[in-house]
Amino acid sequence: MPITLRTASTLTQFLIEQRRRFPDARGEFNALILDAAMACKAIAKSVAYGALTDTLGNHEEEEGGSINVQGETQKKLDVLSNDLFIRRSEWGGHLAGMVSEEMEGPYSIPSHLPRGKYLLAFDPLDGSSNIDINVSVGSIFSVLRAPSHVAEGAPLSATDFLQPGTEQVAAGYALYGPSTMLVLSVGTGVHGFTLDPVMGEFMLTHPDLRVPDDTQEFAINASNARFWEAPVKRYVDECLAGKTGPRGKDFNMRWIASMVADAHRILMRGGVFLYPRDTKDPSKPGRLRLLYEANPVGFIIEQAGGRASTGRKPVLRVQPSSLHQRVGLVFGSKNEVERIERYHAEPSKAEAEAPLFAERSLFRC
Ligand code: AFP
Repeated sequence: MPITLRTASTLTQFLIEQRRRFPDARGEFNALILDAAMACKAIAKSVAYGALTDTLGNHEEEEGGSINVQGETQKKLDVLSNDLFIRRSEWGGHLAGMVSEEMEGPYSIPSHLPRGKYLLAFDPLDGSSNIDINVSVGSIFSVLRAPSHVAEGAPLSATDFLQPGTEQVAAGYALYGPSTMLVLSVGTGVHGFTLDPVMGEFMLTHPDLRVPDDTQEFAINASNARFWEAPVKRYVDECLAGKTGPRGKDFNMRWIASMVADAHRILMRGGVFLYPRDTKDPSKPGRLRLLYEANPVGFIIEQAGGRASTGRKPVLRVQPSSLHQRVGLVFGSKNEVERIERYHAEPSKAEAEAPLFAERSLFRC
């Protein structure tokens, strides 16, 4: 069967059309998104070449490898992707600064370059432990407004980035899978663009993506089961019990270990993703990072009609306290996420049986 190519608008066309809603806009925002998209295209190219170039494996710094601020071994592609994001985005005069999973502190725009009114937070290569085995990885980014004193030239500090996810102006991710996709929200729903590798353009192929309210598919790393809190155990047990359990239906399970890829599946066909707070390492309240993982993915999922939560509250309402803060994250089909939040809000069986929670316990003799 011959392949028929669909004509679709380009990312640039899409952004120009969005900008027409704001007659005073000067195009800085659009230019910033196009720079981020360019970084993603360059990363897609490096990822696609795989073992043909010397970009797989660990980053070797003086032969000992390098460790990022998270205490994780950096891959060569982590370092390369971080560099691509910085170089592609710093020059245009739209940004006042950036933070990344791979850098300890904020990156200020060098003084010889113009400074702009936005801040960019990004994870340059999410799921990079999958890179050497040729499984999908991605990049995630979040755009915030810079406080006015910073946009006007005052020194940049970490505090400038500590804004809740509700303040995001835009969020997006690129998925480097069988095809490269850019999924973007500028606050008017969620739209998916597929990279035409010959034209080098992101084409609008998935307008107005919506997460179905209900699902029969969940995603969690079950090797952490012994560390889960009671509400998460209860939720997963009920899913596993299937048709004969309290949910009265069978569930399927998927786990890619690249959050971008798991989020994309959920955006395309529904599902729920959990990387909840657990007791594995009491110093870490969750695995995923708030500013450049949980917030942008949460923004996209909510813009698509889904829900994103810590299990206890909407993740977008968490007030960040540090750049690399971790958080428990549950997102996806609305009715499932609300159920998980309900389980967290209900007192546990042990609490319910304890005297303070028991009905009429204060009056018991
Ligand atoms: P890496 O980028 O270090 O591979 O981490 C990926 C990630 O932050 C997220 O994308 C996955 O959902 C999650 O970690 C996987 O964690 P586990 O290895 O504990 O399953």
